[in-house]
Amino acid sequence: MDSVLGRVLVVVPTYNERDNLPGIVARVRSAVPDAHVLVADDNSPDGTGAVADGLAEADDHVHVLHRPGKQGLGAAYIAGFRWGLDEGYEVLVEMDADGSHQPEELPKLLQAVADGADLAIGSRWVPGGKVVNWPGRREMLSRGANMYSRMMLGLPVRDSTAGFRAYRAATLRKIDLSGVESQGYCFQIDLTLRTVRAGLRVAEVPITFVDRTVGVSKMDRSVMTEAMWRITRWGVAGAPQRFKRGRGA
Ligand SMILES: Nc1nc2c(ncn2[C@@H]2O[C@H](COP(=O)(O)OP(=O)(O)OP(=O)(O)O)[C@@H](O)[C@H]2O)c(=O)[nH]1
Ligand SMILES: [Mg+2]
Repeated sequence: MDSVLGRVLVVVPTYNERDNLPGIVARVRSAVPDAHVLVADDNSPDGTGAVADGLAEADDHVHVLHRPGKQGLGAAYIAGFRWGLDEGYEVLVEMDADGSHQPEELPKLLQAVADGADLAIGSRWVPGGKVVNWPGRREMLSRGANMYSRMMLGLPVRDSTAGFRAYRAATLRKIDLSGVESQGYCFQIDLTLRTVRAGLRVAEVPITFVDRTVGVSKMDRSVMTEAMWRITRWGVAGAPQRFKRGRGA
């Protein structure tokens, strides 16, 4: 598959994932042996950065980007994407370190890109998509955020908050990463919106999302508040454009 796609980089942001990281990297290496992995660590107090260095020393397909301190998931991904674009990777994958995204599903995601998607999203909310071990409250939150995004932004996507996805390098070059300020899961909605508004093709691939069993969640009220106000602002700003499009059709 790599020959069709070119070089693939799986970017894994980490903040205090020492116990999760070795297992997840090993699973990526065995699921997609040609792909490279970049761990983007924000100087985790638990020593995840040193664990990542150990993995990189033992394997030339593993790389580490050390960042000075916790600056949020979005900033870590953007730094990882820039590193990958500079190094000439042609597909850049987002994947969490906590086991929620199963590396064994990577080939399916990459296949969607090989089949023509500019962005392939591993989706929980399309037929065949599943969530395992999630408390009802988290499921409601995710469904609610997705419903609100579809309604406010007119996004033709079922799971725009999903963080397991594969971008063509050309997509990331086109969507102006320097203008992205969002963090938390709002970052995912932001990049989805930019991709759709750039007229690029988004495909959703059903995945099974497994709630983390080890380590601590970084999800909190501020992440939800950020998503609510940004979606509302984008929705209001984009409304006249959608109205015009609707009338003309
Ligand atoms: N580099 C970096 N990574 C982060 C930061 N915040 C979260 N992450 C990583 O991003 C991934 C997703 O974060 P999670 O804490 O799992 O967030 P979530 O999936 O919304 O919440 P839970 O699964 O419930 O914990 C994990 O690999 C985290 O370690 C950050 O500020 N910097
Ligand atoms: Mg998680």
